[in-house]
Amino acid sequence: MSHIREQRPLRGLILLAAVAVALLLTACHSEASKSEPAEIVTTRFSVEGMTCDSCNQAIQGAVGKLAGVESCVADFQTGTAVVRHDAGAVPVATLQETIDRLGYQSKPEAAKTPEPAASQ
Ligand SMILES: [Cu+2]
Repeated sequence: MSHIREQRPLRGLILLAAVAVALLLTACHSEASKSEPAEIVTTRFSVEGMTCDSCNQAIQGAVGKLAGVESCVADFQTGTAVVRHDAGAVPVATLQETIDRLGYQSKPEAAKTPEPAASQ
């Protein structure tokens, strides 16, 4: 019998912190020019069928869960989903399938788009 108590509140905090960090990373992606891991690319999809914020979250949730995906930002207003992913671990076709399986029609606008240079 173990006497070790699970520290659930602490875990909740750690989870919150992780979410906050993820949000921060998403928010600063344009200004932070960190050295990228080798295979990380940004793929932008045009997505038909999104109508509200729940659609954004459905796509972000499903795509964001895939191994090899760093971030996914869906925007129903522009009909786009922008995914940063390891091209070696998760190909564009897999991202597209994942979005389409949710009931949307997606197509990649560009297979591999390098991060736009913020300055210059
Ligand atoms: Cu919706």
